[in-house]
Amino acid sequence: MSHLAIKDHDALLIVDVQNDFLDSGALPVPEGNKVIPELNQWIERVSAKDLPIFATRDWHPPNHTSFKDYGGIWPPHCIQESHGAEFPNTLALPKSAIIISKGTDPNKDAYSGFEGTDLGPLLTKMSINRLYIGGLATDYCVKATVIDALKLGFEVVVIRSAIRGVDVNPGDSKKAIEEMEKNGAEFI
Ligand code: VGL
Ligand code: ZN
Repeated sequence: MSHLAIKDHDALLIVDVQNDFLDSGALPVPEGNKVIPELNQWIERVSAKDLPIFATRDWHPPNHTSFKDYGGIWPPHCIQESHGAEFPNTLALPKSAIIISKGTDPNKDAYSGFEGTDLGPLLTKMSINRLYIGGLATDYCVKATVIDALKLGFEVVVIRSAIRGVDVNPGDSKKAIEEMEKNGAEFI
């Protein structure tokens, strides 16, 4: 652990830990499964203080613009209502977890959990001012979500052991981490 303690007005935000981003999924993130036990520990810690837990999910229509057949760069993944879009059974999300669906507009990609969702206003309404963030993928949705959170004025603590990247180009995750730090994210 570290000097940072979980306190009132904190929340845990889990980004896109979904079957398609795990081993044998449609768009597997290398070592993606390793974030699950790490996040389960954080779910326990945050739940013990009765603080809220949010989970974003990629929730694409079958003709989403990010898919190769529709001009994008990705294989089809996280299609609404499919097994690949589900959270893995091994992720111990409590019933009270607040699910945020994103990337639902066929014509718009949305890497950030704040883009086209009510996540920002919801956090404000719930008086959350600091987010512990982990999930997938470091160089896409985690990065975009962290940077949007910072731009909206939330404090962000990224859980280093609970993120993994796609690294389409070698070094992308390292660069993403530097960019998050430059924008004011702390790492634990
Ligand atoms: C993501 C690629 C495509 C992510 C989502 O969750 O990081 N990456 N769609
Ligand atoms: Zn996607």
